[in-house]
Amino acid sequence: MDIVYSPDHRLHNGRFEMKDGEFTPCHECPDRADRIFEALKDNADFNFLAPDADASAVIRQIHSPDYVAFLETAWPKWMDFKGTSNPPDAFPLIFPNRSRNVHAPSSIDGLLGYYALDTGSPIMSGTFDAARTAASCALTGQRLVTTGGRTVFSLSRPPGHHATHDAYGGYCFFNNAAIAAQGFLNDGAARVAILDVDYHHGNGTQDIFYERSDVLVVNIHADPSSEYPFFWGARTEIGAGTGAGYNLNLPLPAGTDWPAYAEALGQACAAIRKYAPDALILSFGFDIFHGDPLSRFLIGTADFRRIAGMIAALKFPTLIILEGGYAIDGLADNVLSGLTGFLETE
Ligand code: SP5
Ligand code: ZN
Repeated sequence: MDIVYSPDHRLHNGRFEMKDGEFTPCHECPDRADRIFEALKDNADFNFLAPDADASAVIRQIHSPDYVAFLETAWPKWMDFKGTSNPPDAFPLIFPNRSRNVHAPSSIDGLLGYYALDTGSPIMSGTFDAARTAASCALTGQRLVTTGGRTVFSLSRPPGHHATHDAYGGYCFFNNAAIAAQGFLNDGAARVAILDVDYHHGNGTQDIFYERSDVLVVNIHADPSSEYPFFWGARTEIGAGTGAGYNLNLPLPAGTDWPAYAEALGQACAAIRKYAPDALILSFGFDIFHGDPLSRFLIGTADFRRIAGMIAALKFPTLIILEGGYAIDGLADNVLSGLTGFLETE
């Protein structure tokens, strides 16, 4: 299996996130991808490739020009604002919650709140380049799937599924899965399905395609009434306009174990089979693992292979993209288990 990977992910290396009222070390850290790379690099089942597509143009099909310009200039503006070449990571101060007459301000301390969803996603010097490279990994993977028809894994970080058309958050800046979906469409696909199995609802992916029928978005996730991202992910969100019926949310309660998960995954797979996409994108989050610091699901290492086996059995050309997964010591084993489920079905 081809794995698209760039060490440039390390350019995004936050010091702290604001979580549950405390500044804690970032869960979404370079060690995540480094440990997966180290564990798989000498395994003959995997072939590592550097990204050779530049996602810049497709990023602009998914994200607004002002948002892209904000991310590209945030760090120099922050250095200027702080009056030093070595400032702390950039965090928002104020959010324009449910207000009317909101306009982008000129100052970076205001812009951060204008474009941020949360306080968990610090911006630093390499954030833009790392996020663009993560998207380029996904786009390279998409082209390999389009031309080769086989399953490819994009070892992208930072992750993407919380990033909307014009907002960042949940450790996500560019929506790698949405960019890859647009890449499939650009290269001739008529219909693309995205299956998101991260513990957290993929609000960004849902939002980007909410009024479109050319991308089916299916999410299996922790019930947002009690879990991040809280405001999106209910069953009642089914899409709107042309997209009505093309968004499926399957929220699950705390304590969900493999049998209950398998039932929801079966429903998700049935919806995807019925849609008959030309390509499938799996937003593969490993934070459903029982040992994950953010998880209240009870999914074990061997279950990732079962999850992958059910998805691989659909037999659609598939691009797998890394989303979350923060149990650093178990992460590489969980990813290997998940990828093995695909290798067995190829
Ligand atoms: C890509 C991805 O997985 N992003 C997840 C972002 C979640 N950040 C907020 C975490 C808040 C956790 N509160 C947990 C309370 C249990 N101690
Ligand atoms: Zn997650």
